[in-house]
Amino acid sequence: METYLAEGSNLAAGVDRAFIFIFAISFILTIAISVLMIYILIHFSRKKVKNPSQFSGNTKLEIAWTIIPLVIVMIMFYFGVKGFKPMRDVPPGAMKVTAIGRMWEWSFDYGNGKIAKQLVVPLNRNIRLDLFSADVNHSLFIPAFRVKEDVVPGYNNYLWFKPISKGEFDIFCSEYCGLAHSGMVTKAIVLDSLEFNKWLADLKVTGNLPDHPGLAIIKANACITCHSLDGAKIVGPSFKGLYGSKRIVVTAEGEKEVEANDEYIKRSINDPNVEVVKGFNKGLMKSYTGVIKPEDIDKIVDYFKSVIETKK
Ligand SMILES: [Cu+2]
Repeated sequence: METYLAEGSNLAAGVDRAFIFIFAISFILTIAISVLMIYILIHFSRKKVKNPSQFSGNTKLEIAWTIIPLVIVMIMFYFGVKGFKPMRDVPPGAMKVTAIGRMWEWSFDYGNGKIAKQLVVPLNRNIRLDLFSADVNHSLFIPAFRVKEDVVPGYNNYLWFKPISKGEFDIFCSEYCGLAHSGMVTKAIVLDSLEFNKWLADLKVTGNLPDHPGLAIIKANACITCHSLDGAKIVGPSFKGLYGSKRIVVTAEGEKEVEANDEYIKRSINDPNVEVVKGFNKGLMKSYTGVIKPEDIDKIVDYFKSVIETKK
C-alpha cells in the first residue's frame, strides 16, 4: 500500500494537492449537508411545528449559494490545471522509452532491439513513454508516479515523469482488455544512473532479431490464425509447450494418448484429420502436403523443439 502513496515522481505533489482539496471539500459538504438534513427533520417535524408558514424568495441566500460553490469549483479547477498542465508538457531532452501494451502484458522498448518486461528507469531523469498498443485499448497506470494514460491502437499517446525515489513500484493496466486483464501487471524499477547504465548495457537484444526459420514458415502459412503461440484456445490446439507434450487424440478407432514428437507433428500437418486432439473439431484443417515443402516441415519441427529447449 505504501508504494502507491509514495511520492514516486515529480508530478505526484501536484496531483495529490488537487485530489486532497477536492476530497476535503466533498468530505466537509457531505458532513454539513447530512447534519443540516437531520437537524431540519427533527426541528421542523409536524409534532413541533403545528402551523408551518409558506415563504419564497431570498436574494441574499440565492447569491450566496451561487457565488460560494462557483468559487469552490474554480479553486478545484485551478488545482486541477496546475497539476495536469505539466503532465502534458514533456521537457526537452527527456529519455525516450516505448511502452507496448498487448493482451496481456507490458513491454518496454529501449531502442536498438532492447526490450524489457519491466520499466527500469534512472533516478531524477525525465522519462518520456510513448504508448503503443498492439491490439486493443489498454491504459498504463503507475500509481506511485500518479500517471495514467490510455494506450489506444493507432493513436500516439504519451506520458512523462521524473522518478524522484528509488525502489519498485506497481504498474497496472486500468482499461478492461479481456480475459487476463487483471494479470496485466509489472513493475517500474527506479535505479540510480550508474546502476541503470549497467542494467541497460546488460539487457539482451531480443527485439529486432529475425524469427526462427520454422516460426517464419508457420507465420507465412497463417498457422497462428488457428493455433496460438501463447496457450490461448482458438480453432485448434495452441502451439505453446507442444513438443514432447502428451495429448489425447480421437481417431477412427477411438481415443488414445500420443506424444507430440517429430512424427506426430508431421502427421498433424500432412493428415490433420486422422488424429484430432480431444476437444477440437474434425475437418477444420486441410492437409498441408504439397503446400509446405517437406524440408520446411522439418524446420517447423526444429522450431517447436527450440522453444522447449530455451525454456529448460
Ligand atoms: Cu490491458
